[in-house]
Amino acid sequence: MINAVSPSPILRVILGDQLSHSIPSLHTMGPHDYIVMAEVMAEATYVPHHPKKIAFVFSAMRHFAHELQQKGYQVRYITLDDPNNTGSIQGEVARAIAATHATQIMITEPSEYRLWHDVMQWESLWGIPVICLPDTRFMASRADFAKWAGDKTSLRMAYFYREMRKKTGLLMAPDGKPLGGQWDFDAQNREPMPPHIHPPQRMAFPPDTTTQAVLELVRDRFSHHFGSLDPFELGVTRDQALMCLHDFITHCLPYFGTYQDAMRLGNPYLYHSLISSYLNVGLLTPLEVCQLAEQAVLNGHVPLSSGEGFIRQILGWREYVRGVYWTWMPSYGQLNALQATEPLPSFYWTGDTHMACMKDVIQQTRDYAYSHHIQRLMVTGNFALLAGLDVGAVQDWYLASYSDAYEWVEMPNTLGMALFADGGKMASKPYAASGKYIQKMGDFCKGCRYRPSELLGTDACPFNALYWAFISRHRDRFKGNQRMVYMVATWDRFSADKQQAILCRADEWVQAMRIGAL
Ligand code: FAD
Ligand code: DLZ
Ligand code: SF4
Repeated sequence: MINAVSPSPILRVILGDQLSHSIPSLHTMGPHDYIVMAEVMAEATYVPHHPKKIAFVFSAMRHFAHELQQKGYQVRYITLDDPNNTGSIQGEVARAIAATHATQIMITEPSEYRLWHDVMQWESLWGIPVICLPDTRFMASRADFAKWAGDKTSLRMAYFYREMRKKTGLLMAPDGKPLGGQWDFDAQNREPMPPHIHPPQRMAFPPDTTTQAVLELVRDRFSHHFGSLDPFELGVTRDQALMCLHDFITHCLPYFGTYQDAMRLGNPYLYHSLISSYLNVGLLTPLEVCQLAEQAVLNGHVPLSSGEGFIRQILGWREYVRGVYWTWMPSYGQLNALQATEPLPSFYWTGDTHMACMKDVIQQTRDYAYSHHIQRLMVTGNFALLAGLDVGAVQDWYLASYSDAYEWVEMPNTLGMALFADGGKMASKPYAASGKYIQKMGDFCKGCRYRPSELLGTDACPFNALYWAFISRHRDRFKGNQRMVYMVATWDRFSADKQQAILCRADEWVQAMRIGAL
């Protein structure tokens, strides 16, 4: 109420991943208030983000600012090439306070700890009230999650997911039981993709004049970052994001569950939704996505197994990793339970490796700023786990490489899931696998210099010996883990000679990796 009559303006800060008209910092907007948005070097370079990500965020910010202006709001929008740009969010808020004579700041809690920590200092820095509001776009607030987590030292997504189903009512029967009588239907999902299946063409948006200007700017300033800027085909407005969502629900969601773990050479998208970048900047909200998917199940367009599998990724995994991040930061970011310190090999930045699966996933990452979950987890992530690559360096790689990458979602997935660096706080076992898994779920091996069925020779798939060397290295940690007992027992049954030969071969792969010959 006070805002509507007060001549003292409130400065409403909107960050690059807060592009939702429903964002709490825009509630109670008064006629004297200002919105500040700023493109800044600090956010574009705290890791060297993929040029496609920077262009996506800047263009989506510019379009969103335009929509706010159309609504009649006063928007102070600072472009990256503004000669007075200070280069940081904090610097731009300070400049905006001086320019607008704001007497109060309102911001929705930043999604990343780094920036949230800065915001917590603002009140004492500038001596005016700073209201930091919970981000209501998530279906579980930070406080809700903390309450659910209590003082447990390890958490499991499956239990959290059940609570979220009950809380939201998504896919719940009137008697309070899960629709179809089960919480998940993964037994019916996760098939390899036969060659005769041809996933549909996906939507692509030609750059408009706003995006073209951003592309020029990004080409000029960030060409040295890993990743191709062109072609740029991402949507940059809510309308375009909604078109992608509807296209996915119509053409892909019916097959999502069946092929969600499948991989195919040269085809990054398959039946995945490609909405993570839109969700993460706020062009779509997670609840509306889940509700549309639920509707498609209820009206019979989508099998329950696929619809549930998809909703679980968003209502379950996405909310869960955010809760994990905020429950355990900042100490979580320092964990390295398996003491993995091997430097990241240069082929993560070039794709220059003989391993066909790694080459394809890294090249897709370079070209599209995208790869799907199993490619991230079971190809590049699995290799990093088995080879003991440095946890911080691997995290930086994922944070830099994808258009959907934000630390709150990237860190638990990389550190917790892919690298097991939290020692099992968020996943019950490491996602370690030999080349046989990659062979089963994809078609890379046919054209590979290595052979997935071989363990010891110079043509053997490197994942195989590295897998057993990993089990051997961490035998004592995993021998008591119910889900790893069988693998540890299998290693123990190998003869001493075989164990020795495997460890030698694994060591040779690591040496080859170090000199760029893998
Ligand atoms: P779909 O497969 O269509 O899934 C639908 C949606 O579910 C996604 O858009 C996403 O919002 C959500 N989702 C699915 N899996 C996860 C998950 N494990 N955690 C959180 N949300 C999930 N996702 C990011 O959004 N940003 C990241 O920086 C990121 N880094 C990752 C790093 C690693 C090592 C791994 C293994 C996974 C990472 N993920 C990340 C999760 C997942 O890979 C992506 O969300 C997904 O590939 C995005 O593609 P999509 O939109 O086509 O997803
Ligand atoms: C990802 C990103 C990039 C590349 N650039 C900006 C920017 O210039 N200005 C901005 O407000 N936000 C940007 N973002 C998103 C932020 O990094 C994101 O809002 C914070 O990390 C959240 O804590
Ligand atoms: Fe990857 Fe091994 Fe298959 Fe080659 S043989 S594509 S390295 S899994």
